[in-house]
Amino acid sequence: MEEEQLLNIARNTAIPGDLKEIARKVTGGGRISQEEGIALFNHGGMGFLGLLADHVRVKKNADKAYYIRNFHIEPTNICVNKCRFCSYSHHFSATKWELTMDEIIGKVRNEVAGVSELHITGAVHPDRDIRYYGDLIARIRDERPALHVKAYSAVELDYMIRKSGMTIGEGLGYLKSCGLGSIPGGGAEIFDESVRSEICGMKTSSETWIEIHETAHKLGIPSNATMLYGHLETYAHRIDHLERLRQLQDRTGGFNAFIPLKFHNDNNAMSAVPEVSVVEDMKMYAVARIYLDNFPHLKAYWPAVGRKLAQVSLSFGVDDLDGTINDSTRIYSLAGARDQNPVMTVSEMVAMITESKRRPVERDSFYNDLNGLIEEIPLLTIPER
Ligand code: V47
Ligand code: SF4
Repeated sequence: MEEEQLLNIARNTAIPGDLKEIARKVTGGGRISQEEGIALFNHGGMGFLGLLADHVRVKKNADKAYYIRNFHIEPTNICVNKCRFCSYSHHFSATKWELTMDEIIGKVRNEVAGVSELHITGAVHPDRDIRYYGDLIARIRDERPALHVKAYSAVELDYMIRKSGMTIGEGLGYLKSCGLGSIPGGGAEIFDESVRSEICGMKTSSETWIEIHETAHKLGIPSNATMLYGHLETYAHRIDHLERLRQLQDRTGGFNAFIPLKFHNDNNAMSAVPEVSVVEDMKMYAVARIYLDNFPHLKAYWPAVGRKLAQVSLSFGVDDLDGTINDSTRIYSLAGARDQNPVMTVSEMVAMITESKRRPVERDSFYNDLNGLIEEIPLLTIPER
């Protein structure tokens, strides 16, 4: 933060003294405590939080705002779990699907052109085991050797690994040998055990989610982390969640991005819970950026938050807008998110970013800058068959 802005904060009588102290700490490179994190949520105004989060963002990512050309495949919505916030699984959705391996490979062969990453996630199918999922990755990699496969949330991994009788390390090692490149952040919901048991009691425990990501990082598999916010949790629960992630990142350094996911209330067992305001969304991004001082990136997942708010979030600490996605995910359209049809062209993404006075950077899955290099990605052309 510019010294002048800091002085303005120091002089501003509307900003409580404890927040001024937090601003001094953050701009001095210090780490805030859980109490300070809760105070930011309780007392921080939009202007103050935006300024402070922006300071952290600039230090980490300068003027860059990242995006990736990606594509999602959701193999099934048939699920052994019954999370109460979920509108996607066959328990609540009017549709039920289960793609065969050949259908998935067909999608990869015919639809995935000009992208560098494939994101695979879905429900926890009762019958599919780790050999199935390993074969799937291996076949995808045979089809498209240059495609990075980011696959299976810790919830799917937990089930398939337990079903196989392997340890977490053995299971992840096996999937890595099949070509798994990284792990998406799904399933973290909220770590606090009492809220977790109310909203998704059957799901992978917080402890196991953390163990899976920690083991992955130790095996050289990077991952993301998510948090579902805006339901039954308190600010203290959100900060507890961020604290557990910050500690894990201190141990491994394996997380790329943190992705706050706003709870949407259409078509699920928690429809009576109102959705939180836009102010709350921006506060969530800003506090996450300030608290997670060891996470390189903060992502706004635009199909979940809507493209307009995703653009605004760039002023609240966000440096990553996920990707073009190509209409290939149903998780949020089924839960009532604003963007019912998630398609974004590269030029729309670039326009969104430049209008916000950021430099658009097309990235690969490891945040390497692909600007100007995209022609070198072999995926751009589909080979003749
Ligand atoms: O874990 C499900 C969330 C997640 C609802 O790693 C809901 O790059 C809001 O994790 N309202 C899966 N959220 C998606 C996910 C993800 C998405 C994009 C990028 C990445 C990444 C990861 O979706 C679930 C859950 O938290 N979710 N239902 C709902 N009604
Ligand atoms: Fe299944 Fe995931 Fe929905 Fe939970 S959130 S019911 S694990 S698909």
